[in-house]
Amino acid sequence: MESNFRWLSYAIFISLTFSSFVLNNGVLAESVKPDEAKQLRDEVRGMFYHAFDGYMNNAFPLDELKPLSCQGEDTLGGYALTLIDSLDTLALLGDKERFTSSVEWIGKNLQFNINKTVSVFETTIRVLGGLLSAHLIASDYATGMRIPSYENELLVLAEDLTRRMLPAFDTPTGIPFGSVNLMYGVDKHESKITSTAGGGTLSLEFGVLSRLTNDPVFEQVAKNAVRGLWARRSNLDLVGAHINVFTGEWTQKDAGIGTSIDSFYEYLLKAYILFGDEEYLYIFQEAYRSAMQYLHKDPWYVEVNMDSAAIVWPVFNSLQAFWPGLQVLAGDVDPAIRTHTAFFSVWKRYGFTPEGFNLATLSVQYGQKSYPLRPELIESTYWLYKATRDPRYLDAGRDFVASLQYGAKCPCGYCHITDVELHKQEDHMESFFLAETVKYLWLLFDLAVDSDNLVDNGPYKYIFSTEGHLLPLTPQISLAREHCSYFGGYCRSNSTKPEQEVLEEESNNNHDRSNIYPYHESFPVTGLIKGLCPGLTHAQKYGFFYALPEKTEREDVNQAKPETTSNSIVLISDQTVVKRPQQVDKEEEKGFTSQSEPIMTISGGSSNDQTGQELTLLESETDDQRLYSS
Ligand code: DMJ
Repeated sequence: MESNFRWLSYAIFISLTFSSFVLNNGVLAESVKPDEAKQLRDEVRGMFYHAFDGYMNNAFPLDELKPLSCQGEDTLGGYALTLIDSLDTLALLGDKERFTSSVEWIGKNLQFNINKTVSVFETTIRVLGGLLSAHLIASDYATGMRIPSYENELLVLAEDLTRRMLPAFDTPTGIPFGSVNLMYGVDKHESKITSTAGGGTLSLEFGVLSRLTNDPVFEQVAKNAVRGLWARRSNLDLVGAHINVFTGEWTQKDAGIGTSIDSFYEYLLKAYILFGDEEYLYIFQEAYRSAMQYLHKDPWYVEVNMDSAAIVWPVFNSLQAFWPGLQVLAGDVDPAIRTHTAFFSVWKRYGFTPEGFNLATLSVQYGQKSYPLRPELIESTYWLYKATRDPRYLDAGRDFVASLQYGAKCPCGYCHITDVELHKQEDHMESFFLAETVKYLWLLFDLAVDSDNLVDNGPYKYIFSTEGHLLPLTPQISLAREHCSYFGGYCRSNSTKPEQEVLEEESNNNHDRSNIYPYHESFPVTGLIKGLCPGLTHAQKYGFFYALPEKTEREDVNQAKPETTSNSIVLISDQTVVKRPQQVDKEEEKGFTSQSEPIMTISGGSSNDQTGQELTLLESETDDQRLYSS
């Protein structure tokens, strides 16, 4: 019976996936309309409760749910991780009752004086972030979710937890150890190697805690960690993936925007926006410019050696998919749109994004077949819809829902997919499914319905932490009120002109759209631009705007290749690809062949990387990409 149901579900899923290709092709079905958006929003709400109730009934107070067998497991510190990670989603959905009872339970029962060794990064983004965002909601009338009996219990817990992590920062570089024991500090056998994301993704949570407790130590150690990483950047302004926190030597020199590095970039920009600390902005500007120069192979991103910029890893990894969302926040919407289209084409091919998709073979990367319910592509979809209101992003949202409902839904929650080609389910549900994946999906459809939620129509502007937690720009936390503070829109490059001049130009019907996106212009202004952004799509808003420093000659040479409008530029793995030993075996084992042959045409493009090696660029379109974009 159960297996019949599974087969039926699978058949429906396949047919849905197929029909959604057609949907997006505009042949048979229509784009998502307001009524359907409302239905989808409600369906996503149902998804949240299927998983949340499944967790509460079967796993709580253990950390995470095993949704196939309907059991629980401790995966981080053994402190009701999924409940903490879900708190602000409950608030966002307006569920005062469950939000209140959950906050009260945590306030009464949680403690961190436990003999557990935990990841500094995961504990910060999931637990500390969850506690802080819930505290800021529960303690504030303006959110509409204030809990009358609440007496800062979560803030007290957050401070206690973070003090227990401070010993990890006692290193010569300021970059923290990857793990710390909450009772005894850092074990003498603890590994000295940590990831860039691990050391560089603490500034939001630690900074908020400092501003709420008036103790600067948290903000300082997190900033020192970022400085410690950035001081060791290469001459190309790239950072590697892993570093020794004692010697400061990079032990893994692959630079990229995905695995092991991703949220380092994210927190540079977001820390600036939330705290108004311009040091973060300057670092972000340099880091971003370099990423776009060396890692961006429009519309994809690759991993390169941080010193030479030689390509080492021509793979789309699913963690990269947050990048278009970050670009929206930075005001660089045009490349974000192209990259999202490319990444989404991978989702459409498999119904999920695999952890790795090889851009040379156009097939799932060996050993990286799973989809562990990650949010990144959905997060970027939300940001792009917010910025552009293009209905194609709602259509993408409908596809995400269909995939999750027919491929990942299991008896007590949502299951990881172990193999995106076979759609095999695994008995695990990461807490970020409720903190992020469902949250961004719900927000996407709510934007299309009435935007009447805390984030889009609340008392403050909010920054999302990398775990999707809501951090408000309140006066206590943020100095950014002095700046433009619109997130999710973009200014025209002429917004630097005096307002009067802009208005005059507009009244002369000068609506040249080539000026909207700043990145591709040679733009002579560095740093933050204060003032009005008259070109904003969404009226009455003031805009945060990010502009790059003037291009250097070196950049001009490298960027001289013609603007591409193709769906994908794929780097073919020839002599320029330096493979890791295990990768060589595995890829040769696979014959380096594509399972679904792409249609390829040689565009004749070639460009030089920093080592002077020739990179062969082939313009290609997979069938799916053509279906999606035509
Ligand atoms: C989450 O914990 C966070 O989004 C983190 O930045 C990356 N990994 C997961 C989601 O994929």
